[in-house]
Amino acid sequence: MIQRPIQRGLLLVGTFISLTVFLSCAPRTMRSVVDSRGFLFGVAVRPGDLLDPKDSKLLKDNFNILVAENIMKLQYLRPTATFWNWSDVDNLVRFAEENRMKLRGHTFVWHNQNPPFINNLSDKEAALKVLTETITEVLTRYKGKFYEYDVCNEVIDDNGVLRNSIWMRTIGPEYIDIAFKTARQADPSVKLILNDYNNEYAGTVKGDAFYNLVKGMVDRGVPIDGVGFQLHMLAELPVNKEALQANIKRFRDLGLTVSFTEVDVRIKLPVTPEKEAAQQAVYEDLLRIAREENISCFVLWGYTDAYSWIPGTFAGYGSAHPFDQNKQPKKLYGSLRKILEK
Ligand code: 9MR
Repeated sequence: MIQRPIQRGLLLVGTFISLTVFLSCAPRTMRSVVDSRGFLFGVAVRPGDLLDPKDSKLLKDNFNILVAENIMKLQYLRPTATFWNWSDVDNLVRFAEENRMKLRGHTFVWHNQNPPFINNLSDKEAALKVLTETITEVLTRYKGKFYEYDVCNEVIDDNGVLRNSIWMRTIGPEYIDIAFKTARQADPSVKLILNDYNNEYAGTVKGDAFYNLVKGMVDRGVPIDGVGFQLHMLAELPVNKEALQANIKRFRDLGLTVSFTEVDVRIKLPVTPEKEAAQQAVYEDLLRIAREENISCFVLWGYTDAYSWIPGTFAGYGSAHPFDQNKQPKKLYGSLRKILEK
């Protein structure tokens, strides 16, 4: 049957209305919420997360920035002086590009997860060569691909002094400045970050030592763009909001950004509703402060208890992430979403 113009017009209007109703009723993903807020909300991933259809969908539906939990550490990326293990990183970079996600790089200079050829370094010249070569090689290959990079990680120990790492022993304290300068030269577009744990509060031994180190770098003209607070927290310890905000402010005053880079909140087992409520309060305080202070990004160190690093490191602790063992969202997830929707 030939439709008259008026019938065709009505059909078009009808289709338009149904489509609009359908789209407005379709549940918004967390991803669309954070995108619309211009907020970078991310997670640490393993290679398998990108390959498994369910896991990768969960990532795409929730996050707009990713970091490799392990594969960019030198133990994996450069296991020998001559072998580079690029394929997993290439896959991560491709996945992020295909899904319009940003990437954090983690990490070049650390005391942990180094290959034997680095742990066995004893000569300053040789160590300098490995350090500068590694940074240049990686940032040349992935030029323009990373939003931020943890150039150095955990360089201060728990007593607030420079850690006695392989880099410190072979090169001396100037290894930090050298690493940042090398990174800037290799890729001027990536934000260069100094990352650490227990550095989030002003007025603590480690927090103040970290600040003084960074201030010294800024004063010397070292190309550092921001600092990372890892924020591996305990449900039983409420966030000291004043000390966290005072710390963020003093880094801002140096002209730097602040990123929350490895957020998780572990619970002393067994889990009880009270402990979960305390955990939720810690996550909520961190996320509220992150939004209020407009920090650079908020990255979870894992999304599900199924793949968590916590039980293997802290015996008797667990349930640290917003998705449970079956990758189902916990009540905590809903509460984070509410804060992000505001
Ligand atoms: O989550 C990572 C775990 O799988 C590794 O076994 C561990 C080795 O030290 O490193 C974990 O990630 C760490 C991160 O790279 C730096 N900050 C502390 C994280 C938790 O230990």
